[in-house]
Amino acid sequence: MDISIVIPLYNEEESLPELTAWIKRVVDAHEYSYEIIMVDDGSQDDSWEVINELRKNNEHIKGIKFQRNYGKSAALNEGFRSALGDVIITMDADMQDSPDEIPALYNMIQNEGYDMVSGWKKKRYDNKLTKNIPSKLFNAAARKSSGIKLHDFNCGLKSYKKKLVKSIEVYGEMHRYIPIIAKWAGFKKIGEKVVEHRPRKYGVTKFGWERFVNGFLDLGSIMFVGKFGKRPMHFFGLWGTVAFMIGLGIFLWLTITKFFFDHTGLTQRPLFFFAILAMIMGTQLFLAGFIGELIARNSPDRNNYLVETKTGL
Ligand SMILES: Nc1nc2c(ncn2[C@@H]2O[C@H](COP(=O)(O)OP(=O)(O)O)[C@@H](O)[C@H]2O)c(=O)[nH]1
Ligand SMILES: [Mg+2]
Repeated sequence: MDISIVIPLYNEEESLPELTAWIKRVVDAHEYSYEIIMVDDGSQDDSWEVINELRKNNEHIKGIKFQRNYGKSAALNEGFRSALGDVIITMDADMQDSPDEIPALYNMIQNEGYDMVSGWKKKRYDNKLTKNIPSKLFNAAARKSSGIKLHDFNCGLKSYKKKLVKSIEVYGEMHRYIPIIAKWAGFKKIGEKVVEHRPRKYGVTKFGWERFVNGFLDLGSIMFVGKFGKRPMHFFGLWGTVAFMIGLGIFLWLTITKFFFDHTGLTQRPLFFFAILAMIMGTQLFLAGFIGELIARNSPDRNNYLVETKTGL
């Protein structure tokens, strides 16, 4: 199969018929073999009934329905697990992403050798204050910390090589960071394509400004897990030792000065408390590192490495 189109959705009943008809027009024109995997994330409207209705006329439409709402990441992850196509394309259900982009996204993966291509909503039709500006900030932070030069990390329209989606796991609210997850998994060729963005025709947006706070926290965790997930002691041990040594150094200095230079009491000096604090924090960090190592050692993923090729085996 050429293409799997994975569509996470939540309360989008009005858009689905138009969206699937449009996708069908595009893929039929290019004679791709395809499937459309709709992941209904516990919608409260009739999205699931609509999906079943659409399926009657197009057996390429498939559906997964969650028992309750788990979030966009969970939906994408589940869609990725079931996808059969050589190229996987994700797309929002609200028709803000245009299916006309499918052929170009497909070609960049299949013929130009990209591991993943992210859409870039260069001209964006969303609320400036609650979306466009926070999104600029957020993208700058993600670019800076990950070193991946994308303008629009969180664009719903993306295409992937099959091997990539089968070897990553998206959870929590991590769908914003799939490019970073992919990079940590060793997929280097990450491209970008300017895509057409359209105003929302039906329904309402599900992502407001409050999700951006979580977005930044998630960025912190993902960078940390990617870098130190398999070796926590290298982070905690280093900083624990540094903090402890600083504390110990100050403490020794205070002790020496107490006996040989001035005779101010040790505990009267503010630095004393700083020294104690640094030593306690250092010990705590070190212990956190030990516990992290114990957990990592028991993790089923501890020896999960992605083998690119083998020879002679
Ligand atoms: N599976 C799932 N999809 C969601 C959820 N929230 C939003 N979506 C879908 O994600 C896509 C983008 O959401 P949207 O509200 O349009 O966000 P915006 O384009 O940033 O305003 C749409 O297809 C939504 O249906 C959710 O909780 N679970
Ligand atoms: Mg939208």
